[in-house]
Amino acid sequence: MAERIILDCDPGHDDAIALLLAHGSPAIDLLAVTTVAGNQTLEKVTRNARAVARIADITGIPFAAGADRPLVREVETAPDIHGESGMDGPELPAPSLALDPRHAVDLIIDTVMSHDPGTITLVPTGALTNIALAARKEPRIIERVRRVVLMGGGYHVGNWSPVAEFNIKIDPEAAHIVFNAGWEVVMVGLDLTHQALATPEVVEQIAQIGTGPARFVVELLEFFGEMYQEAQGFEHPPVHDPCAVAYVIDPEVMTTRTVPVDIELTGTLTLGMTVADFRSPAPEDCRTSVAVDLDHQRFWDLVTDALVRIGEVRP
Ligand SMILES: [Ca+2]
Repeated sequence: MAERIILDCDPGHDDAIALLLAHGSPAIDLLAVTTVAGNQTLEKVTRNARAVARIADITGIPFAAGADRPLVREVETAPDIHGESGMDGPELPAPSLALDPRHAVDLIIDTVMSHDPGTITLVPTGALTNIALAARKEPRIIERVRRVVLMGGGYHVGNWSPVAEFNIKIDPEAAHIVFNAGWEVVMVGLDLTHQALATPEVVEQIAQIGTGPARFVVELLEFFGEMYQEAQGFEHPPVHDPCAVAYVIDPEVMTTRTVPVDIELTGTLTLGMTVADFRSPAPEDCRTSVAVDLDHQRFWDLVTDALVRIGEVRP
């Protein structure tokens, strides 16, 4: 049976690809899409999510906007990577899908509480603000959710500071709540996603599909690649967010290791660091794990397969 997920995102070039992967994969039953401020303002990322819905003809599932700022801190966005729109590069169609009137936090809670326990996986690919608020507002979701598979953090590397990754760094208090809630958390962090490089061979593989959504992904990757080269010196861009979705589709696409992980909230140089303890075997009750090694071709084949399945949709 397909795994039911809620995708909580801030599109975002790589969020858009994560959404397409979730929509196109037969192994995923996408129940809801929620947005959170991050790569750009809430208004922009929500518009972008709805533009992707139009490009891939995603209908019949609710999209809801969530938190427009982190729990404690001021909004930080990433125009140096994602541009002024949050998804610069391709031309974006005007959204046609109507937003769900609920706040994302309420949509997450309603969805989890109305399904059988242990059947829903949360897949956050942005700041963890909505997920933390949902856990605080309705703590019963913590036992009810099957697990949280998130893109964020990094046990040996950062990108928004020497040791902190963007999604965690911009709302570390929310991350602290999510990592300490007691549910299973799989952290698909930079250690893993920096292996998910969109090489020229990957871009060509996607271009060969020849459909509208595939062309959209190629245009996203071209812009994303240029920005990553300028801002962070990457030869090819790391495509973070679909890695979390890929893990849900096919856990064999990466290796993971069970280790305790906690979030640094008070370090003057290390705020937002995901501190992972590799020193000894994890305690039996440890419910956090980190992604380690990616099967690069297998990952991109999942993305390609999903795009092929989405097919040619109306512009
Ligand atoms: Ca994201």
